[in-house]
Amino acid sequence: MPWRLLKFGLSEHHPEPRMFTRHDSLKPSYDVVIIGAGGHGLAAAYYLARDHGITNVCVLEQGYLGGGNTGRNTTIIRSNYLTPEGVKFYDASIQLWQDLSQDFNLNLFYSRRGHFTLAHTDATLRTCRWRAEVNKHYGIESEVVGPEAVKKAAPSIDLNCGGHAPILGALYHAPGAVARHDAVAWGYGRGADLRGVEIHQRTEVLGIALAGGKVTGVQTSRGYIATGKVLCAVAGSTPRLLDMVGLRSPIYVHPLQAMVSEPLKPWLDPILVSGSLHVYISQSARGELIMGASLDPYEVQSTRSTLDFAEGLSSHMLDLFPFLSNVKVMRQWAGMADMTPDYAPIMGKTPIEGFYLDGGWGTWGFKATPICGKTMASTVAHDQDHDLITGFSLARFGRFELTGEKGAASVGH
Ligand code: FAD
Ligand code: PYC
Repeated sequence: MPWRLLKFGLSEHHPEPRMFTRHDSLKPSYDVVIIGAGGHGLAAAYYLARDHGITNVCVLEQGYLGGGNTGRNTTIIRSNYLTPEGVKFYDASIQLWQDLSQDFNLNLFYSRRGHFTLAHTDATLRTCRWRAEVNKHYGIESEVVGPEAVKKAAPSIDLNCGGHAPILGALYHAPGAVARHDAVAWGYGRGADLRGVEIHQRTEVLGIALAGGKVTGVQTSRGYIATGKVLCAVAGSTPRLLDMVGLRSPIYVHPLQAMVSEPLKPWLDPILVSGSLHVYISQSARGELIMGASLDPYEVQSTRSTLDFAEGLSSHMLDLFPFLSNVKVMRQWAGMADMTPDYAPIMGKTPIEGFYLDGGWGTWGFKATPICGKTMASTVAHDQDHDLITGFSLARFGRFELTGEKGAASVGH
């Protein structure tokens, strides 16, 4: 081990300032308590402080910052959705992504790559056309292209897919991008911290106190906090938190797994998704191939990885890129996806006064992190749903008015 590193490790004087202030104790009360220090909770804290001047806020995290789905996702950013509500919302997020590295003074490695949804059947091609038309109507760059355009962007692809499922065309979405997910959490966390928000890691919320249908406080593993406003942004733990306030939602939790290969020289610029083969792939700035597939087919609260997944994903990946057969898989992991029946999120006010929900983000919420933070901060500050989220209310399920995004939710999850 180099001497300088050992000296640094043993010294109590670290020249680098810590990313966040460490707070040894909780205050007895806060104006707003945010549950979950994933990207969504931290972004909401950041915009509450920056845009609304509300800084007497704490973010409570049972584990470590960014350790949930924020640090486990495959970082795909796009706005080629199907419903007007979705397209407008994700496009507003893409606008925010453009300036985030400057806002944070932290490189998020935001990288515009272009995104292909491959069509292997006439039915998929039809959905691609549908998405392209809705997208174009809202000024989003999406178009249906032929197999030759796919080959041009990814020359090593086997358009015939080993004879199993020849590629007939694709939906091409030029704004498709990737970014470094954990830096997003750190950037929002540091920005909120600098503005006075307290971030408390290893602090689990165990209960929520209500009186007369209103939030009055939060019971944590480190004591009780009084507050009139709670924002719940806990992804796979949403049903558990909703139980604490006696609310029901149609959310069901399934594991979603992913894996990365050893680093390779850059060879794949765009992001490719195949619904029929149930796989997607992009190459990171480090050269690793980031690969994923569909949800695990069973409802369970678990982040274990399975051999089944690695085998299934690898075999379909080889249909697309046979030359990868000797490439090694380096890591595999899972997150808990909070799925909704219409593949759209659940956001906004709830029947409990002072209890705000940002959940149901399933397999699609990373790209929405900036706009979720911004719209939830506005909703909490004004106690009124932001215009961009009215299509995502919990109440829509009671009215049977679903916001159907299934045709655009990545790998046919
Ligand atoms: P999280 O980051 O999960 O944060 C919630 C936090 O709440 C966690 O840190 C958790 O510890 C904490 N918490 C839970 N319960 C409590 C409690 N009682 N007290 C205190 N804290 C608590 N989306 C995309 O847009 N593009 C993708 O390419 C993509 N790929 C994905 C790949 C995988 C493998 C997975 C799992 C997800 C993927 N997603 C993707 C979805 C995306 O990751 C999530 O929707 C998004 O990160 C959710 O962010 P969040 O901040 O709401 O949740
Ligand atoms: O939302 O684009 C997406 C996505 C891809 C993989 C998981 N989610």
